[in-house]
Amino acid sequence: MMQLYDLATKYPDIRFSPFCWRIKYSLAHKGLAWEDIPVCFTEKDLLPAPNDGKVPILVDGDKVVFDSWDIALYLDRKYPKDLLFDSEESRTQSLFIKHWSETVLHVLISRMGIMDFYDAQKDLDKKHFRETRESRFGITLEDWGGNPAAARVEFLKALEPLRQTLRSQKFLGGLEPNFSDYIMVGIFQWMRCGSRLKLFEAADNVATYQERLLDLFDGLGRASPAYASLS
Ligand SMILES: N[C@@H](CCC(=O)N[C@@H](CS)C(=O)NCC(=O)O)C(=O)O
Repeated sequence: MMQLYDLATKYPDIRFSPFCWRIKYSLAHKGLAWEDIPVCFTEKDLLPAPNDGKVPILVDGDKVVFDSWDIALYLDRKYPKDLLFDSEESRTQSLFIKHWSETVLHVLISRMGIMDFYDAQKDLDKKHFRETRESRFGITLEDWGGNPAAARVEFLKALEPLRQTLRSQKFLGGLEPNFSDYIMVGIFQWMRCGSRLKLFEAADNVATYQERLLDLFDGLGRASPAYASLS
């Protein structure tokens, strides 16, 4: 069975890496089974080679593939049934969604949830998390994440192109989901599984879309506990 290296937290069942969620949905999309191997930030020596020190990493027999985009391309090459990109256009459009989400949405998610993401780390990982993030942001975690409500307003505004698209179609892939939708579910699961902040009002069609994504593959995403459900 394939193995997927995923990001662990101090909670046995909490997994919120957006990049890993993309791949879990992609594997389920193709009906492929996998074993999840959760690894903490400070356990990089446990990662199979080659790697870039990050997860996800997929091990498929003697093949090791890292980086979520490259894993998606690999899965379509190796398992061409139920393609994640059913055309060149779908691949190039997903590349836009990847860069849009990583450059616009990830910053806002991080400003909304950083203190919860930090609290979810084991003590050893907290040090790594704080040092790497503070050197990246140039300010303390507390300052970066100091106004989650304002970041949420910006985030909901940034989703307007998605909201308008969903008025006329169920998924970014059209009638059926494709890798673009799995990029989006990664974003939603990052917040749902990693933070207590409620993202959407029920009337928002993005909330309905999130529910639709959570229902896919026998409730794959929903089976993972929400951070807010922790006592
Ligand atoms: N480009 C990579 C990014 C993966 C990534 O940043 N993963 C995070 C977890 S969400 C990670 O492993 N970070 C390790 C670290 O910050 O030390 C991909 O798309 O797979």
